[in-house]
Amino acid sequence: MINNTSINKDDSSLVMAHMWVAFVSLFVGGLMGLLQTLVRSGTLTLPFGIGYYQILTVHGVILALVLTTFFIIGFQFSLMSKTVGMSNKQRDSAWFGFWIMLFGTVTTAVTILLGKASVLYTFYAPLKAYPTFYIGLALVVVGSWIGCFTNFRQLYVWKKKHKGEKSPLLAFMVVINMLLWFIATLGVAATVLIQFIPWSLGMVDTINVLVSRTLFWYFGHPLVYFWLLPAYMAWYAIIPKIIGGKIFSDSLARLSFVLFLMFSIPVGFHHQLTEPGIDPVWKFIQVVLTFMVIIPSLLTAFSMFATFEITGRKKGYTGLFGWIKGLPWKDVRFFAPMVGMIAFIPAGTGGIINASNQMNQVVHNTIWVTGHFHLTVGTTVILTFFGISYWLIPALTGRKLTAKINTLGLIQTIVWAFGMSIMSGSMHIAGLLGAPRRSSYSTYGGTEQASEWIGYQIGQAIGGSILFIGIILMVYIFINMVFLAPKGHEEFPLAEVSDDAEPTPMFLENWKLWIGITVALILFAYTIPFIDIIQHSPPGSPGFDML
Ligand code: HAS
Ligand code: CU
Repeated sequence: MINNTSINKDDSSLVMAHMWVAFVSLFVGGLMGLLQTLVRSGTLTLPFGIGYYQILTVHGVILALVLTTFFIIGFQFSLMSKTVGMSNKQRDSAWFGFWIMLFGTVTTAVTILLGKASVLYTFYAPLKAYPTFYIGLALVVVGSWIGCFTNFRQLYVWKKKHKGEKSPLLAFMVVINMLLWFIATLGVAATVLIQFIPWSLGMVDTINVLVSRTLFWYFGHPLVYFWLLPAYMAWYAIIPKIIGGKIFSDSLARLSFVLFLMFSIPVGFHHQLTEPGIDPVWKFIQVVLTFMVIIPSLLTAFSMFATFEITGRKKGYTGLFGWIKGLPWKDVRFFAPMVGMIAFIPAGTGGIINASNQMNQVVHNTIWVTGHFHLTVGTTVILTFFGISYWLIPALTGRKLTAKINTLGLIQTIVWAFGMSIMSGSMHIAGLLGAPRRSSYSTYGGTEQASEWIGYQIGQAIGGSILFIGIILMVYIFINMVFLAPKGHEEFPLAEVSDDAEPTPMFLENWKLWIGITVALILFAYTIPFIDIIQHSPPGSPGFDML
């Protein structure tokens, strides 16, 4: 039986610590985003010698790497605590991981703020940062591994006590996401420890650029699913409860997570399609695998539509689309993630365009790609995270989500969707017109082509300013839910599986099989091209500082 009471006090403090870092990051990172769009449109010149690439690096690292990782790990601890429980020892190790991640974050952030690491969040070689940038990032990864192993241990202990039972759905999902994260971060850990740190310390003079980028994207693609899967956890197993329905199918949800584990890693080359030095045959193979990883998202879309329709019909709404009216549009816990889902339709379509080899030649390195990821992670994922916060934070702080904050949340969601449509829409169009990404304001010598972009750059600044209002609203909502809202009880909405669903087959819990296939696919997709890259590399490159 599912229990919807709040989680215990000690676990709440642990989760809240993660939430604090996430929301402070939202504010700092969002402010940098605003400054960027203003610089890019020629509206603002940065004072005090602050560089455009410096703020761009803060923005990317703080939002894409810090906010996400802390929110996700915190949220996942709350799910594990609810479903399989957390012992004192496990909580201690979770705290230990948290402090290491925080220390790493501060180390990296200070390095960037001092202007010693304006290398963007992808830290592409041969751009070179001061060593503490990489050391800090490595610590964040190590801290997150402690989180991984704590979660693995939590499920293991539960399974030992519940022999023969299938693991709770959300615990299963968390463990898949952490397995994905662990296997993926091995790549970034390898390049940081073996290549970047010795190089930035001056122990070696050069770096093998292609090897570093390949190891980065081995990590960088699954990274985006590490962001997406917690949103999917909420869509599959929490939203049904909020809308007064049940989970459409436990097996389908698990299957889609297993497919993500298998197919999200051996696809990194779709970020390197224009990179010389990788055999086109292997690029083709990884593009095919990329199309495989679209399937679990389509399964998810199907499952969500089914949940919405069945729930609506049970409430008595008829007609082909009558069920849409049956959804609780005025409940922000539903509305925010729902807007995220709707955004994922164009966002995912853009992803499919990116992954198509020929079309990638058009969009790669243009601001179209920036538009793509502001829709995916910057809308779908973050709006779902906001949607989670509306019940999770009050449940943790023992307060109520008041009607006023609910309404403010609805406004926040609309502001966000509106601002993002303008900003991301302009980015997509400007990208198709050839406008580059990762560049500060330039008139490109007054060329005709560049003059076509300027209107869209102003569009980005307008969208970005609206988004910043959205950030201020969200930060206020957070503060309200932590300090100001009246004391009370907010439920932890875990959904139950529909009675009509078939029982979940036990083979879905065959961890050895899934991990085995995952490793086999990675070895298949990467071994030969990687040997090739190493054998045929040009001489290593010296470092370039972006100051
Ligand atoms: Fe991507 C670049 C391909 C998904 C994030 N992506 C990026 C970068 C980021 C990113 C950050 O192949 C830039 C990295 C950098 O700095 O260079 N992406 C894909 C593909 C997918 C995809 C095929 N991306 C994501 C997600 C992200 C993300 C998710 C973050 C969370 N992406 C690429 C490629 C590049 C790339 C290339 C490199 C481009 C280049 O050249 O540099 C797929 O996973 C997408 C599948 C999704 C769908 C949508 C399913 C729809 C659903 C919603 C249903 C709605 C409902 C509501 C139920 C097919 C599930 C309906 C209700 C009503 C009432 C209507
Ligand atoms: Cu990717």
